[in-house]
Amino acid sequence: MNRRRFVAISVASAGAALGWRPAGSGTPTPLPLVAGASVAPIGAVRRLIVERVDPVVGRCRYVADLGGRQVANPILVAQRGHRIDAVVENRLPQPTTVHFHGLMLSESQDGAGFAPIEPGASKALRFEVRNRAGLYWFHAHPHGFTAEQVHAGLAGLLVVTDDEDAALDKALGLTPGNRIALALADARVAGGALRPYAPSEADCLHGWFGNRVLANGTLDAALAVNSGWVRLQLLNACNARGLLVGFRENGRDGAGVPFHLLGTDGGLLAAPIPLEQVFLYSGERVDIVDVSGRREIAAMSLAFDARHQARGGRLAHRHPARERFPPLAGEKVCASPAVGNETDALPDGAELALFTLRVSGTARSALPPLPGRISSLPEAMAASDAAPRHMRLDFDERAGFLIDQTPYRPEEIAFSVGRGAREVWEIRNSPISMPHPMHLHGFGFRVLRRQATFGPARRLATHGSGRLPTDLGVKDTVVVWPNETLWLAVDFALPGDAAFRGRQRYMFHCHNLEHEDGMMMRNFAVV
Ligand SMILES: [Cu+2]
Repeated sequence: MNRRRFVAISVASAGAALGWRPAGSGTPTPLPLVAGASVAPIGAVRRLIVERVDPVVGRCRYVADLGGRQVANPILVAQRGHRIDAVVENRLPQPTTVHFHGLMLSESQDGAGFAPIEPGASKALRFEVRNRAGLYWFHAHPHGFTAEQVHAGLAGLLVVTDDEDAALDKALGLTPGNRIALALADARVAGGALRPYAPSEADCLHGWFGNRVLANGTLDAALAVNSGWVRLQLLNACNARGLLVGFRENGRDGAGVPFHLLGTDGGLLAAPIPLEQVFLYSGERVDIVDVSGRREIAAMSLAFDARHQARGGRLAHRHPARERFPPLAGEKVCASPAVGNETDALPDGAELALFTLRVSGTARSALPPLPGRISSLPEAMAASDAAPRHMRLDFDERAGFLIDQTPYRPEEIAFSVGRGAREVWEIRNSPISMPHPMHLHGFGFRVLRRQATFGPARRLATHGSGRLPTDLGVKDTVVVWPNETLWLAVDFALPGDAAFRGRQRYMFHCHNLEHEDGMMMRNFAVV
């Protein structure tokens, strides 16, 4: 059976089963095949249930109700232009929200913590996917509970496709199963069991680090692929850990396997970039492709110096809402110097196994060549002569991590941006800080320049203006290393339809989730 026929049949049968038809003029985009979870087209989702499944460890999950069929831990897929019209039901003992990380959405649909869904309550989820093809994700984002809920499993993938994306798959001759979307999250595992989320004061300062990695919720995930190109869309869903992704042939001590970077948070690069390792911090995504002419390939996070320069302080996690709702697993959060399961943690920058690719079939002698150009993405350009908007990331031993010397104030609007404005943001991190993956809600941005990058990122800054290969794509989350300054170009254009009328509030925050809950966040408005 040739591939085109296989894809057409599989999409048609999935569509028939779900009452779903591909939008657009005809050529159906192949659905990505993913380990450990089930794919659900967003147009078919009627309810998204948020529930706790285990009160001892505190594990939670999303369940997509497709109108007759329920899919636990769904991977949502959409073509650009598809809509979702569903209801979120919060069955947790805590407030929650569903933030669609990376999507351009109105304030009411962005799912930031402005309007949390109380326990037992529901909220309408109604929007159009306007973004380029890429790997996006949805996760809990209620103030003070984000780290605990995401760690508990409330993080799911959203794969968006479009014509350029489908053309790339076709050019690569991808076989079913060789396109994989994975959420990588670390956890503390002892005796084969997950430990509950119970961060000490030190964990809340540096972030919560585990000792093992779950790929789509599975420990030691082994993915069967066919020989030929393998396209991997990877999300760092760790609360705090930075990953330095690399590949090894035949296990972790084998020879390095080079790969190509195809895309970043907001979709495909203009052209593939050959690489041997790539940084992936909390909230970031990479789209990469590899030739699996080997039997087995181990995906690793390679050891690196994570530059936690901050010492000896504590973070003030004092959200009033935390007093009113119980923790998911009956554990205290940031409340004690030590809680007893730090011994099950490996520090940031430690080597960790991520997952394994097991290759079947004979190596094909003639692979299709990688296309030289894979998308129409233009080179990043500063589109304004206006002075940059400055932001400083600081560390204070009493107050913790701060943006512009200010901890998060839920009612505050730190600044306003004109609708349609094009701004340059200059973000400087303190030398006595640590890497902060900074996330902008609602808008993709481009990295224009980096200065004073040091440590392990510096040798990857090979692309002019101090930029790393991942800086060449559309980003919504970018790591700022200690002492480093970044210049970002952001276009604050908003769609004209009713959902976006009036003032729209968004957030800019650190995606180390312990820092986010520790108030390293600011609100801004587009007016
Ligand atoms: Cu941070």
